[in-house]
Amino acid sequence: MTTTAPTPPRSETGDPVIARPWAAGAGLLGVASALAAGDLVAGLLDPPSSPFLAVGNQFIRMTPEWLKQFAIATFGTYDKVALLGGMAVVIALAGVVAGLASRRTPTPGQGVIIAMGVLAAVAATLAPTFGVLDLVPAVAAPAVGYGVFTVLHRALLAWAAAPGQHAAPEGTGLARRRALTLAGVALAGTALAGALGRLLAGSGTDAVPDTVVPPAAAPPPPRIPAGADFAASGTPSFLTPNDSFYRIDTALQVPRVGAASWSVRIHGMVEREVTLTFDQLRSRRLIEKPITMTCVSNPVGGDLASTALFLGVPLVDLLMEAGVQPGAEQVFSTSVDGFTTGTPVTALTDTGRDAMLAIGMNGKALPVEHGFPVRMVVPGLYGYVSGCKWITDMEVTTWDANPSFWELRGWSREAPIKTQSRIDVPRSEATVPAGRVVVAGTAWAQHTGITRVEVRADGGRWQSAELATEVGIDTWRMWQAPVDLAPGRHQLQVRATDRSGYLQTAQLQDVIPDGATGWHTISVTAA
Ligand SMILES: Nc1nc2c(c(=O)[nH]1)N[C@H]1C(S)=C(S)[C@@H](COP(=O)(O)O)O[C@H]1N2
Ligand SMILES: [Mo]
Repeated sequence: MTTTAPTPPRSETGDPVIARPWAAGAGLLGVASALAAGDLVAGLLDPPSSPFLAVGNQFIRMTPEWLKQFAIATFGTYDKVALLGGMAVVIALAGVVAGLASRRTPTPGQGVIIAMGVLAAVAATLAPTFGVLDLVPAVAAPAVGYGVFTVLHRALLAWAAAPGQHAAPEGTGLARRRALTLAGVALAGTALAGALGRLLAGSGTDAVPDTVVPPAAAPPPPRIPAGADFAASGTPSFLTPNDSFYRIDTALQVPRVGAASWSVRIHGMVEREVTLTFDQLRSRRLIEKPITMTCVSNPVGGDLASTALFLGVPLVDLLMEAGVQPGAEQVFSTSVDGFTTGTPVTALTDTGRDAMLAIGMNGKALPVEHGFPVRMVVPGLYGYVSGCKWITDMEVTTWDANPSFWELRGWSREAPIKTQSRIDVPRSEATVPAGRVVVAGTAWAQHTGITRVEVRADGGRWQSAELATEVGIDTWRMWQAPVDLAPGRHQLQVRATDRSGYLQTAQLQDVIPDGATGWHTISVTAA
């Protein structure tokens, strides 16, 4: 006799036992149906309340600094994909193990599904944007998973226990058919619920960037001169296209805020509260200005810096209108996803700095990834203390009254961007033709300006580089210099001097607590 499908085995004691592949599959389907149900219910109520995302977001909030650094160093801006993928693998494994532990009784599998539900509920309540409604998906998910697993388990056990499974194919066949049908229905239902949840999460904004055309600024934007970059030598272009602008945030799923439902409230230590809708904001005095943003987590030589033409309402106008009270120190901004920044009031009311609530980026509405419909941009300060995306609340307050998101995690309260320079070409470890080599790169000292960049080979004499046309003090400045390299291995270094006369320090410092320092140093081979 030949065997076909896995035969339901029996234990020595005669108790029915579910075959391993089926037990594992039931566990997997149990957790998968729970996830899908959670996403579907969240999609119907409020997509960010997906239990899967809630757990991931809580994980991000609890991530110790070393692990965060490791994740950024290893996965770069794919850190979120890595986290979600890792979570999916862990959950799938938990499902398989739970299923395998449930070959006789469903208790272990049911326990794992309930435990996952508890985890999701705890994560939901710990979210800074928590509302009671967020518990609904966290409860629905384990309820569905529990039900699917229990029903499937019962059918599989009945198949295993079918009388005379070898002798009486009819009895076994019936139980088998029933188990297979149930598994198929559960699988299809899970896939459908998952797809529907995904669809719902992607829809539902009342106005998306494509439909919001930013109005023109009152004084037309400055023309970017042709000599503003050395792209022909290999530096980045002066303006960074929106889709290659670096992106850093804690949002596992990009918050989708409709322009029509958006508003910002300015309150706290002010003479009068100001609340603005998107239409009110865009009909005010607008300025447009090229600004280089930089992330504090950018290591020496890193690429977490980009430049765009930002269009927005000057914050000085809004804060003047609200009337900042004496004693106020920071503006504590909150994003729709609960992320917060603390920005010195002085940086926002400084008329020469052009800090703004931005609604446009490089001639288009803000992309969702960069804060649609409105974000804050402050020249000269690292993004984590100034660049609040999806901003919805601004409280004028004191520093001690309300520490912000990254300050609570050990980063500095105030963080002006440090003078830095970077070699873009040749690439580190590149092989270049021996002789005259053009070394080119980028330097920045936002709100001070770059006045000199020097390069040297092998610790030799510093040589001044040619600087690109200066666009403004709030943007990066490209540089290039011909360097003679004999055949062999060489070390190249760069350092910048800013308009205050400060020469960039050689002292190596890590990104935490307030930004990396040190000279970018690379090795190349001339051949
Ligand atoms: N809502 C929200 N805004 C945020 C962040 C965030 O995690 N959430 N990260 C900040 C950090 S650390 C930086 S460097 C900038 C990056 O802005 P970008 O992604 O548009 O380049 O956004 C800032 N604003
Ligand atoms: Mo950042």
